[in-house]
Amino acid sequence: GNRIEDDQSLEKIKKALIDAVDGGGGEVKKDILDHVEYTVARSRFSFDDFEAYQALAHSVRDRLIERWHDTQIHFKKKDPKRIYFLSLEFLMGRSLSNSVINLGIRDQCADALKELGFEFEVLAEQEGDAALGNGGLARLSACQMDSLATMDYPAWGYGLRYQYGLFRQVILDGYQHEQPDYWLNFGNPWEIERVHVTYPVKFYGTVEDENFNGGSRKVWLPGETVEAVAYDNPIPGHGTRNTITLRLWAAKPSDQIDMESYNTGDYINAVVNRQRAETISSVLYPDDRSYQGKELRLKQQYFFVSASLQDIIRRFKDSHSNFDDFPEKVALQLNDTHPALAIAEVMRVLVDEEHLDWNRAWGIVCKIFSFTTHTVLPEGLEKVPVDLLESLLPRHLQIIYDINFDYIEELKKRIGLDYDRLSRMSIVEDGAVKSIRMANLAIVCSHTVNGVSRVHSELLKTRVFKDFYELWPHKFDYKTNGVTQRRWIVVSNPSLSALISKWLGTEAWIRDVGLLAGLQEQAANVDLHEEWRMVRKVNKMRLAEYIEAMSGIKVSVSAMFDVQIKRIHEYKRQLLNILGIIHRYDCIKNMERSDRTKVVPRVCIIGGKAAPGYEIAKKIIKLCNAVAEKINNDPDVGDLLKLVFIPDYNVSVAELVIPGADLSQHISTAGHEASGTGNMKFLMNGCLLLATEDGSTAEIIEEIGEDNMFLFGAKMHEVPALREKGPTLKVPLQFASVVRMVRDGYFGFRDYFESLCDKVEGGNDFYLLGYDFQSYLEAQAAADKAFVDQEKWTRMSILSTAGSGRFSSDRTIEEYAEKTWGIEPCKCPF
Ligand code: B1H
Repeated sequence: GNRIEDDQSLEKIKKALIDAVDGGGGEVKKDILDHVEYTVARSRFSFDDFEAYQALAHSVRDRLIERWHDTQIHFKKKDPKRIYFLSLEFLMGRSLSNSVINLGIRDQCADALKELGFEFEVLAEQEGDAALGNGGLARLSACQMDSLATMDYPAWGYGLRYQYGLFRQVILDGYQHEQPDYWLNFGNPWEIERVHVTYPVKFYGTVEDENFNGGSRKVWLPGETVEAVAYDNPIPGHGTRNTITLRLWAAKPSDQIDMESYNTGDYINAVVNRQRAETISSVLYPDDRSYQGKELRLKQQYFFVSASLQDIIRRFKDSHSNFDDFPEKVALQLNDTHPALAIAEVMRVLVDEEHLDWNRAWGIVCKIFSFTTHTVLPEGLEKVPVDLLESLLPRHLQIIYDINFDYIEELKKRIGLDYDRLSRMSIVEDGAVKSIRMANLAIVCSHTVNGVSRVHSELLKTRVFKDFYELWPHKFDYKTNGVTQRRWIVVSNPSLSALISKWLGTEAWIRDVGLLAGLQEQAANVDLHEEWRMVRKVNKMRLAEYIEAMSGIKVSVSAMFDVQIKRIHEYKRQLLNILGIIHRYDCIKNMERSDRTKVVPRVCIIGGKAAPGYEIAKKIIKLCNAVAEKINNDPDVGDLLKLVFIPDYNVSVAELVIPGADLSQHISTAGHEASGTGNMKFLMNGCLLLATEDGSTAEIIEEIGEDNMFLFGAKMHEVPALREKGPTLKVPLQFASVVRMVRDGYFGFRDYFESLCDKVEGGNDFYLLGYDFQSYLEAQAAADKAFVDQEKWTRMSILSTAGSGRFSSDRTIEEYAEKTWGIEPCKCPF
């Protein structure tokens, strides 16, 4: 008689149980102490901050695991169409604060810790960053995972578990040095090792013909096997029980014992060779936006693609027997071309292993892949040398050739025998080094090609992929990037977060960021202004303390904090920023004493890593430090101008710096930044933008209006003609004179900086620093002027936050879900 019949009452009971467990700091406190004793193995009467962090992390992890299990069971039961997000990079940063906030147990944890004599914020600082990615592309993946979880989509992220994340940047004498980031040193409570979820991944070998049903077919006889082991990272949604999986693969030696090498008696070498398998997932390539035809990189790509697809296909086969249903259950998202081998791999599995005929397999492939490109320049596109592919993955090369053959035949029917165009559009590039164009492969085989902002998409259609756009206009679309307000406001700027909730009278904006627009009507409210300025000041003080602790430089919080943080690249023009600072310094030096009172004090903050092999980028870092040395030690200038280079810029540094910035710079040469996402993070935090009309900035302008930011520089359509002019292009005198100061050794290191100066003078100024210098200085002057009028500045700041709603990754993900992936939410009951 007492059996519970319907799901609903079962769920109610479960919810009551969960509430009983989750409710009250007492339970958390007990869990922390238990973990101190049994997990960390310290006495519950004596443990330090790091041990307390570990114990807290494990207590949170337990709660994550419960939700994660329930979510996975729910997905399995409902069997919805799933989205698999394939990316070689995820820049997750820290997990503790984000997890407790998304789980809704932040206060409970803080209370429990207080009773134990610890402070939550201090413990949160103990955690190192998970930096399994380079820059914007990788952080975008992380933001999108947060949105996928929060919006209850049945999603999986797949990637590589690098043992060494992005290198740590150490500045010695102003020069960048790279140090390995062995981030797993102290264990990682945020992952779950799945020793039983493993797949063999094969490499090398030969392809043979085999008799089959009277005909013949290809069989790949691989030469090497490596084992992929799954590590699951639970990703909790906010305000939902849904907790999805980021599954990262680690390489381990295979257990398929190679009798041959053991029998030769060389036992030691056989074991050492086995161990070499692990190098596949050992290190992240640190080059943002450049590719090299390296074997290890190709191995990484295939390793993660093969393991992920075995996993995905196994999950499909658990409840389906007919591959024609595959496209109704599976969407595969390619994050740039890095996972594009997945296309050939799906063909190989369907044809060689599942024995579907080629056309049936091809029909399936054409329905499941979507591709997002983050590239602006044709030179930025990934190419794999055919020789390399042939030795590492001989069967995949054949498959790619076969896909290309059919496609080119089809193309000839469509466009005729235009050989120039045919060879441009071919997947195979003939030339000195014959190679596979991964982007062409991805475009041919995907149903949708997405750009990451509207202007980026225009560039794709008119330049980078023009031929393809003309052939398949329906394939091309864009989803403007977004960032998650959970991390970029709620986690990183708690005081602003509380202020927003107070003034909107609700916390609903945390899941529905469009509600931020409600701040617009209060933009002139004096009470809001006062509170807004208070919050901003507190954040600036926090940043000032960090700057002093890290560099010894004391900065005044009444100065304007002017920030540029991002990877160092010529096109992002950190050099323009530095030359502008030199100009400002020079102006102050040459000013009458009496005029100095009119100068708006500035703290210029620059941070970012240069790819280890990128010489010019490294020189830019050195120049920044040399200029800082000069300015900061000039008593004559004092608080009017400071320049700080923040070393080892990463996600957690960004979380500290962004809330404390008054002004931020996004100053790429127009037409070079596919989207940019830093601008969105600053915008949400009420920081004003000084920017060129590039990438996503064009769309920010539409939301907040050009009067609400400081725009400058050549427009995208003007850039090609300006470059044509080369040495005859007029550059302002001030530009020549600041470059001269660097050349003349005013900041030391004359010889070292010579090539840097050459890059922007005498017709070599590809990124148009000289041309844009005048309007850059004008935009800076406009920012100074606005800053003096604190009322105006505060209004602009409020309107920036209020207008940031469109730039949430929730919006981006919803667009992908509806328009590209065809998936629906699948909410796990509480
Ligand atoms: C972006 C990359 C990238 N574009 C290759 N391309 C890489 C390319 O390791 N690799 O081989 C790594 C990264 N990253 C960035 O993507 C764009 O420059 C930004 O404009 C954009 O906002 C971001 C996210 O779409």
